[in-house]
Amino acid sequence: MPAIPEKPVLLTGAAGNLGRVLARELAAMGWTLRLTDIHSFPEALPPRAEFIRADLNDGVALLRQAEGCGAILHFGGISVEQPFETVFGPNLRGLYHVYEAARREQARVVFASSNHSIGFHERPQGNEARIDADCAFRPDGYYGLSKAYGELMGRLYWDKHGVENVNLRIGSCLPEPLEARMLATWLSYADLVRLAAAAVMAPRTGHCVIWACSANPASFWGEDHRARIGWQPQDTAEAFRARIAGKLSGDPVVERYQGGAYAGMDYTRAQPSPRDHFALDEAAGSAGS
Ligand code: NAI
Ligand code: 15L
Repeated sequence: MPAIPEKPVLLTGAAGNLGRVLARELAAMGWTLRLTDIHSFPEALPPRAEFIRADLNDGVALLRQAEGCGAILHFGGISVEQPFETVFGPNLRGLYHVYEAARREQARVVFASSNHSIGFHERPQGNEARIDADCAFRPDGYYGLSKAYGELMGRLYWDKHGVENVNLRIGSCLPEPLEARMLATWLSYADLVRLAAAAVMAPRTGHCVIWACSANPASFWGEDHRARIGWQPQDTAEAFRARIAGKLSGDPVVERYQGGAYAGMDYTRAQPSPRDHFALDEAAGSAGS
């Protein structure tokens, strides 16, 4: 029998793709959930769950939703690359509202961050080293930048206010991997649910960052803080290799960077940078720039 949190858990973005999976599966584990989204919940409400329709831009609404909650699973907001002004409200201001609510309740935040916060790291070739979770942020657009901001907000609220937070740097979470890049980035729904549950139930987390992908041998990613929450993925994208290994974009920028198509969007650099441009940046004294 899986453990059940002592207090209700608030889930933002509950009407979204991952929110609906989490709402259904965590409720089935016996959790009491408070669900919220700017859109209506499109399915029958799971047992013990209540749904409140609200905008993340509304800080007072968030304070009310979080009352009495022990954790906030923050999965709401803009989930793909969009113009800065579109991303700003839900992902920057909204994230601040989530953290202020967590601070008042002394609740833990589990934040759906993204690989796009580091998407301009090059993909490792062969036996090249995998990047660890403490690597430099290299966002590949305004969306990825908002996720880097979200992780840093967690750093601030832990250091200054003792608000615990677990930042899930999610790769590609969908029922099945769809293209070659996802041999590295895919996260199964079942691994996501186990990850979210472990992040809420762990006795202590502090501020931590976890590469949220399944047990993919082709993963781009190395060390992280998963031992703190006792999570290990159980699925793997390898099972789909034959179907997707040949599915490449044909765009050298997209294929070179971890963020894939997001790195290639609106890419206006006149000359593609040399393959080792990160090392060159560091040698020039602009570490991580
Ligand atoms: P989604 O777009 O299906 O769900 C996001 C939900 O947030 C939507 O239901 C939307 O209505 C809600 N939302 C948007 N603006 C809002 C606002 N102003 N106020 C309240 N709610 C608002 O996205 P998905 O795929 O479910 O992703 C969930 C989270 O996980 C997102 O934060 C996304 O960035 C993150 N993520 C997802 C990945 C994936 O592969 N699905 C990969 C990496 C990160
Ligand atoms: C994300 O952050 C997006 O939310 C999702 O739609 C996918 O594009 C995913 O990253 C990915 O990188 O595959």
